[in-house]
This record gives sequence, structure tokens and C-alpha cells, in this order.
Amino acid sequence: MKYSNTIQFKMAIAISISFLLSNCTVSKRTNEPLGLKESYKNSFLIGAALNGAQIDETDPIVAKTITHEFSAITPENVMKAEIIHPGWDIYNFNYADKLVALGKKYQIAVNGHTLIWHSQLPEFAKRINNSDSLRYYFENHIKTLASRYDGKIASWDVVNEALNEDGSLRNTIFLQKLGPNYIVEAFRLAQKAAPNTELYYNDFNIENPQKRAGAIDMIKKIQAAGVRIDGVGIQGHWQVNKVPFNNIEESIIAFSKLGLKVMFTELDITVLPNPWDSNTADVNMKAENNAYFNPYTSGIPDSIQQIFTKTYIDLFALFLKHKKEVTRVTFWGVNDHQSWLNDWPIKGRTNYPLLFDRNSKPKDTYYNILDLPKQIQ
Ligand code: 9MR
Repeated sequence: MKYSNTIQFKMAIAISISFLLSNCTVSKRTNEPLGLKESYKNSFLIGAALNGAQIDETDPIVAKTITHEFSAITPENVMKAEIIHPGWDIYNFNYADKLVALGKKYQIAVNGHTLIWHSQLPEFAKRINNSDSLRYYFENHIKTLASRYDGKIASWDVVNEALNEDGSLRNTIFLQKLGPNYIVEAFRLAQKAAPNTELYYNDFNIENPQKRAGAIDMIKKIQAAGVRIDGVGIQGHWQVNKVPFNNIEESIIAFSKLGLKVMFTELDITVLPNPWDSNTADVNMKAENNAYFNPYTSGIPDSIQQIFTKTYIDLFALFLKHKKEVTRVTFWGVNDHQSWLNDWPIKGRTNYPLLFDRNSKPKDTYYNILDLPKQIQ
């Protein structure tokens, strides 16, 4: 193609640049920059955990972030037993129903979190001391929730955090009163009540070899009983300098060899010092606040921010490498303001674990993650 003069040539360049831009970074449909869900649509779902106010769409900026960025949502708390099932035969579906309606309105997949967990149990359930009553609670809880939302939500975390760090079964009220087969039974009940919903086991640190071995054992028992389990959620509450990349990759491979989908279900990366120097997400462990443990109250230093970004890039590069096995990556919160890590393991700290800052403004980290699928292909 020949251009007769410089003006025509410059115009052709300008048109080519705007064509390139419109194809690379701006979606034609909405004329908005691509969000994460669009950028990762050929790789895996990108999710976020939502709190009550976010389900209510009270803040328009946050509401926009949710619909623009995420293809999956998990209730941070509203489907947990203490909220949704406060009395023997009393259920409070208000926020869970709203969450499901939100998912439907914006075509966002909902993951139910969680049916059987020893934490956040209602008072009446904590006080149960005979096996028959606990079995009644257990069956009634699973049947009621799983059947109510069958076909309306994509998946359930059927059992959450049932393992100790050494891979043995955690000594919960369910283990004590129902015996070790309670996990198989939970999946069996869920399968019956929710034939159209995927069923997952969810836990933290199951990328670590010992705990992973316990999870694999448990999954094999469920499968050997002829009961359906569709996937496993590795929570992903990690520390900025200590993300166990090798263990994560080995786990993706090991779990998918069992025929399961692999998900990262509660991803966040703390930048604050940890009093125990470990990657636990055990909500019962707490410590006192002081300046040493809360160093970034007025902002995070550039040096830390860069390590944080690099860590997220390395993680998402690993997830993309295994995009055939990884089906969803969910952040545990939309923005830093909401994160549980401001209050755990020490209350009242200022943490920076997510891709969106306290005002829901995307960080540089976000743009790096957004662009990664294009760069890696
Ligand atoms: O983020 C949740 C926080 O708001 C609750 O106070 C806390 C109470 O147990 O649970 C948090 O979510 C947990 C999740 O349900 C299971 N894995 C660990 C998460 C962080 O504690």
C-alpha cells in the first residue's frame, strides 16, 4: 500500500493504532477496558468472596468492580451455618437468596460456602451433645440447603477444613459424634439433594505434602464409596515471601489425577508479619496488635509492593500453565478494605492482600495480572 503524502500516511498510522488498541485493551461491546473475567475467559473463572453490603450492591464503585471483573462469587459468610441456620428448624435464607439472585442477574457463577464446617456453627449446634441430635442437624442442614439451591448455584464446598496439618482428621464435633465416615456421608447427602450442583472439598494448606496426602486419602474414600466429588479447593491464604510454588504445582497435578477439578478458592497474599510465621488460616488463632506487627498503616512501601506484584504474577503464570486442570481462581474479598486479613491473626491492622485497594482502585498488580493471559499464550 502506498501513501501519496505525509498526512495520509499519518492518518493510516493513527487508524492502525486505534484499531490495535480497540482490539487489545478495550472490549468492543462495552467500550470499557477489559475486566479480569473477560481476560481469563478461555482459562478459568475468576471469583471473589462477597460480604453482605456487597451482595446488597450498596457501594456503586464496588458493585461495578464485581460485575465487571468477576465470573464467580462465593458468600464470605452468609451461607455459613450460624447465619443461615440459626435454630433447629429455623432458616434465614435472606442474604443467600439475594446472592443467588445477584448471580442470576449478572450471570455470575455462585459457589455455596459451606455446608459442613466446625467453625461458625450456630449456638444450638455447638451445644448438641448426643450423636442422634447431631445427625439430625447434619442431615437436615445438608438436605435443606443443597436442595433449595440445586440448579441455582454452580457448586458447594460440601466439607470445609476437615483436616489437621499432618493430614489426619481434625477433631471436630462432627468427627466426635458421627465418626470418620461423616465426610463421605456429607457428600452422599449433598449428591442426593443437589444432583445438578458440583460438590467440592475445600481446605487451606492442602498443597503441603502431608496435608495433601490426607486430602487424597479422604477423596479416594469418597470415590471408593461410589459417592460423587467433583473438585477440590485449595484456599490459597499465603504470605508474600512464602508462597509454596512447588507444592502448589504438585498438588494441581495430584488432585487432577484423581479426576477432580482444581480450584484456588480463597486467594489472598498477606504482606504483614505473621506472629507464628506460618501459612495457617485457622480462624481460632489470634494475637495482640502492636506497631511491629502493623508497620504499613499509611501505605505500603514500593519495595514490598513490587514483591507482592511479582508473587501474584508468578502465581497466575502457574495457574495459566495448568489452565486445563484449574477451573476457578477466587479472591477472598473484592478489595483490601474488606479483607479478613485486617483483623486476623491480629485485630485492627492495615493489610494489602488483594488486587484492588481500599477504594476499590485497581493496583499495578491488577494490570499485570489482567495482561498475563495475552503475554503467556
Ligand atoms: O472471611 C471470613 C471472616 O469474615 C469470618 O469472620 C471468618 C470467621 O470464621 O471466616 C472468614 O472466612 C474463612 C472461610 O470461610 C474459610 N477459610 C478461612 C477464611 C478466612 O478465615
